Amino acid sequence: MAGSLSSIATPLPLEVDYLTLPEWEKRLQRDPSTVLAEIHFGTALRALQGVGHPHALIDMAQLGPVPLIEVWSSRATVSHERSGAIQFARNDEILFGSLNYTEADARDIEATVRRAYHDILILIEREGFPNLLRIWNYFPGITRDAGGLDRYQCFCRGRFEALEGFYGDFDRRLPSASAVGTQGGGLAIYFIAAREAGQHRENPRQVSAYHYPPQYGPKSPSFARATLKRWGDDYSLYISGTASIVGHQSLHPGDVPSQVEETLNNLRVLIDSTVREEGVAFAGLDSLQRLKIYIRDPRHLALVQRSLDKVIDPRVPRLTLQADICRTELLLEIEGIARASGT
Ligand code: 3EB
Repeated sequence: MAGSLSSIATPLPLEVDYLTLPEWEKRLQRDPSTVLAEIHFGTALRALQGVGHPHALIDMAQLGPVPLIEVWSSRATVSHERSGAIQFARNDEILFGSLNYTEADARDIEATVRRAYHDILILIEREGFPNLLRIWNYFPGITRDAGGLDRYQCFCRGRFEALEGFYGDFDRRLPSASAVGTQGGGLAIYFIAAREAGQHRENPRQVSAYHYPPQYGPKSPSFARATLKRWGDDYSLYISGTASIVGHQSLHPGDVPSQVEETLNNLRVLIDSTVREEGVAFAGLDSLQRLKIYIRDPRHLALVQRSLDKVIDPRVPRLTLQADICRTELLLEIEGIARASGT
């Protein structure tokens, strides 16, 4: 646990911070030119109309002690542009994009997602950032029935078809991702793309999501468990939403501490296997620099925190959100970013 905060030094082309409103206003004043995006959860802490960089308001209540804004930055000046539904920020090193669809658009989740992914793939190719590193997908009613399939399964089919249509055989190209349910609002997608590809990683304890058996839906979830990206002498490991799944099965229904423990086992093995197979010196769970924690039932907050704090330094910046996980038996999901120095 010790030392997990001391290794942060050089700013990377891509950094994320969770800031209070006063911290964010100060940051914005100091250097507005390097802001990639600002993401609000629950309620907007400031007006987002007319904001020039990618932004989103996600309808997920924050469970932490103070409301925070997820702020993405680069280390060099970015420009802001718009192309159809996509708002994006870019410089020579990174492209960050966001799409905000209305509640009406989000009703036919499959069609909207198919269109969104198609547009994203075209844009990043055209802009010279053809390699996806990470994607977030947030939409309401994720476990709600939509005529035989649930809305997550519909989402998966739309995403699958767009990716297959663009890439053909695409397993090796899938980036890390999260797909999490909101309380309301529309569909929000945001993504990070790079000039050079990252290494997409799988978890030896888990069946690759893109190989899940058909019981989970007609088209498998199209994402990698993590994406490793080298930035000069440093490495970031962008870790997908991770839950209490071993093989392809959900474990420990109804048991919060065990689901936390299993999720942490998955995170640990994902990081440690990256050390072994890619030769990058991540220090296990101590290398986690940022965490996003999704909890289905806000009454489980204290229990989740207690289990987590035994293993992860409570000083590691984290965003804790109330959210629907795509399988009803899953009570929580954790994503994060680990960092290692190559020197
Ligand atoms: C799982 O492991 C849990 O569909 O993009 C986690 C991360 C999950 C990403 C996605 C789904 C997604 O299958 C759910």
